[in-house]
Amino acid sequence: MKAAETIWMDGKLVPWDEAKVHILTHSLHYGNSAFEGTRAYKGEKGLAIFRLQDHTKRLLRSAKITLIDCPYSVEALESAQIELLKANHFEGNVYIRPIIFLGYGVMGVYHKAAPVNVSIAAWEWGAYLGDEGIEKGIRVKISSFTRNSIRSTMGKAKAGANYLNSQMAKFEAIESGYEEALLLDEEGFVAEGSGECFFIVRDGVLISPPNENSLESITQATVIELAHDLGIPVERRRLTRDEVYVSDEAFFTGTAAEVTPVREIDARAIGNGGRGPITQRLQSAYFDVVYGRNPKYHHYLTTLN
Ligand code: PPE
Repeated sequence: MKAAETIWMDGKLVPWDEAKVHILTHSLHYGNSAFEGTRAYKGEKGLAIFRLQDHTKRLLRSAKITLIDCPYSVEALESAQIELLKANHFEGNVYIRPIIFLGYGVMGVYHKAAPVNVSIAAWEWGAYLGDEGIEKGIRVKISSFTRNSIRSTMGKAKAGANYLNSQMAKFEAIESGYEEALLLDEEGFVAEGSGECFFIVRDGVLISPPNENSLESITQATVIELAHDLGIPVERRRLTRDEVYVSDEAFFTGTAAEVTPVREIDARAIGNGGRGPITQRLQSAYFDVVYGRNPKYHHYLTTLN
């Protein structure tokens, strides 16, 4: 991670190295926090934040789900993110990480009296699964971890605690020589990656599982919109691992991962073993949108002026 100049903390810009919290910060111990990941791309009009409103709305919805009362409105948080990007002098694309968390002052699981803090950091961050991954595709392992159960966790919230599941799955996948994990749900159907939603292409049809067992992904929704534009039929239905093994193409979507092709799953080559043609079309359509090259989607971009 490349350090930037300042971080927004509870309304103030603080120097990067001084953006600190107390060791008894409630969220550090019990894991309840709501966070976002948003990207800003350097296009012709300078840095533009992709789907800022949607990400900020999801941030507040996540906090509501996990019973954290955020003291800032969606508008205030949007302005704060713009202010932060203006105050730092970024040269390339930026990843923005707002987090609403329970601060210092109360210990014990019951958190009603814990203070709520909000901070926003931003830094220059390249391809999440590597530049080569974006072009050639990555190798994926179906995880031995089941994706968090909807019986005991709330996957519509982008909540810190949910990511223990992702973290264990990701570590296992990498230790096993793969680049990413694909998690199945409790019934054995494909849920999502450790930090991405999942798509396959089969006989020209784009298929992605419904969001019952995955985050309501903004990138996934964008890719589906682009598929409609390109006349690619889309289905939302459950997928089993064997159907995935024999798919023609597969890819992950996420703010960080963007559109990353999957070239192999559990020792089975997917399609031609590289980036498939439909994946490539959707990937380049996605980059056109985020870099401001598709006028139809200019409304998704927030410039800093
Ligand atoms: N599922 C999970 C579990 C997830 O974390 C993400 C985003 C997605 C799906 C895709 O959501 P969206 O970004 O709205 O398309 N993961 C974020 C965190 C990655 C990290 O390592 O941190 C991200 O992509 O920013």
